[in-house]
Amino acid sequence: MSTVPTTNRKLMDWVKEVAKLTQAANVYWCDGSQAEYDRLCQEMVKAGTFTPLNQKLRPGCFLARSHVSDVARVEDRTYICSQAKEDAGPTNNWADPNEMKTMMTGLYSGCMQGRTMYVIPFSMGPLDSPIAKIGIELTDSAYVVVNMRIMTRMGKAVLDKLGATGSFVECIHSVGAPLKPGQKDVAWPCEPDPAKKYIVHFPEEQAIWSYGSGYGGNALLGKKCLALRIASSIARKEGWMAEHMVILALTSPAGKKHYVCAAFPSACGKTNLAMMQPSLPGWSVKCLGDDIAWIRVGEDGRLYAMNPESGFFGVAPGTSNQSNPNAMKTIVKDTIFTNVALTPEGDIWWEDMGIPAPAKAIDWEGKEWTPDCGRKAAHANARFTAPAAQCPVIDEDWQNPAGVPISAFLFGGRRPSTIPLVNEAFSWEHGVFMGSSTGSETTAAALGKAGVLRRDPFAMLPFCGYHMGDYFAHWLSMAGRTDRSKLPKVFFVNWFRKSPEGKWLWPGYGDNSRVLKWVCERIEGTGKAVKTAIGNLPTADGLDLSGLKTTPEDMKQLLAVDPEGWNAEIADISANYDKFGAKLPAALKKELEGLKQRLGV
Ligand code: OXD
Ligand code: MN
Repeated sequence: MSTVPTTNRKLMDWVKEVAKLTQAANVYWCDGSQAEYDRLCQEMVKAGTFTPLNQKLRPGCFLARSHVSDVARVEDRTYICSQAKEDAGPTNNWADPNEMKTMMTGLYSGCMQGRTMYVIPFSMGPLDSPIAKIGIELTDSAYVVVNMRIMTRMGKAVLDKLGATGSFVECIHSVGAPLKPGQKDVAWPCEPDPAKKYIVHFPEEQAIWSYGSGYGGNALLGKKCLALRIASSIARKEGWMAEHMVILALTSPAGKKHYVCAAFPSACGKTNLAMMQPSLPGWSVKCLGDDIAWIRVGEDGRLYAMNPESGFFGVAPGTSNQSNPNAMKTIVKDTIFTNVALTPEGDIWWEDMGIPAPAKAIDWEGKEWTPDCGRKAAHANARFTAPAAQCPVIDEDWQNPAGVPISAFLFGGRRPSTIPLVNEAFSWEHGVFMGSSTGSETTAAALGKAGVLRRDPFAMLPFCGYHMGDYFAHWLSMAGRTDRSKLPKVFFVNWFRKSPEGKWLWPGYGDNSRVLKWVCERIEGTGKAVKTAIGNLPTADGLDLSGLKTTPEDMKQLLAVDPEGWNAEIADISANYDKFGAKLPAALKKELEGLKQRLGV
């Protein structure tokens, strides 16, 4: 596009200013068209960034392999630069915004030499939604442009909505790899030194500056950066919530539909849950979103959730026809795969895909791979980027500008012991306590050691854009914004329990519909429950286990209250709460005390 397709003076000036600073060779305004997407994909094929897959097997699909240093979100390089350190809180990295800007202006200086700077106008939320937010991302990565076209509403229509005077979240992204004249580019340019990557948020200015990484959550700035970190801070001021949650619709055989939001830490099977194929006959699950929910009080006093994204950026390894048949159907075409293996037929493969490993393949690093070579073929955090509209179980209301009314919130994590299969909160405050004490074994979604218990309140630890203590208070305050009876019921679930011998106790996947059925019954007032010290648990005959092989002994363990385990749990929650000091709401201290008393510990 040669002419500037906007009359928004602020936008034009800012684009000029950043182009000058970064010394970009060209500025290109994205129109969001299919032709533009196709052209950029072809350019990336030529540059070696994209490998086209076999067009008969996977039409419109491409494979990208990242640099080995650039495979996950970099939480230790992620900053919340509020004016006051206290406002970022103990769970975020903080730096003085002015100092950070000075330092990063140095990094950005000349960083796009030899590259095109793409201007990506995008909307988080359907364009006709009154709560959608517009962002403009300036990036030197074509990979980011094509991914953003899938993950957000992107292009000309957004500029039209912005008009001459509209405001937007300023997002700057550079891979941090300028090209000298004549220098040959690499397939995945980035800053290989981890200490020089920065993912920085300025919540008061609603601006995002990212440098050095081309990978998903670090580079597609609409997602974690805008729709969670910046949005959570806006939401607190405006009285709504930006959450790391899936949105799904459950319909019973009698045709009763309930919408549920669920928060699980990264890589705990959110996408699998969001598109689940229930094993219980007559039940259906429809998907509205697999990662982020923006939630507000509707006119009728209920909480309404909307998915601000338009695509899925899902973890590939482990996705199979068993774990997520609907995701497998979603990615049959027009999907970008990152860091998966390439088969000799030109198709993709990853560990636990449910089909035998190919006799040989090219692994995610581009090396020859055989099943006995001792290395994984796909990176554990390999991803697919696919349009939500391709999901066979996408709900008819997924683009409803008003969102959908929520009947229940689920929290959960990977917890091999102590935490029962499902547990219903006694009250909103108890539910907030449950959310605040969410924890999970770490996975490959972020760099760091996998397999250790990490407290991840509301699954928002890496995504809350302000002080987590204030965030807890914000959740509690929702009870004052509506009639309590209109608030969703809160549940804690755990699909990941293991026996002392290390065997999975619960089959998970489609059988989680049995737990969801009980959740629906509790919402409707019919589910059978027993009141325990930790919450309301299903009675022995409360869950529909028809046709399931799980033994009564396993079920007993899954629904037991283990006082010793809870003793340790309470000590750990307490230690985590200590971090929040005076900002820990009294209501949560009271919940912790109440739990101790009920357990007699
Ligand atoms: C994600 C994450 O990519 O939570 O969704 O890490
Ligand atoms: Mn996520």
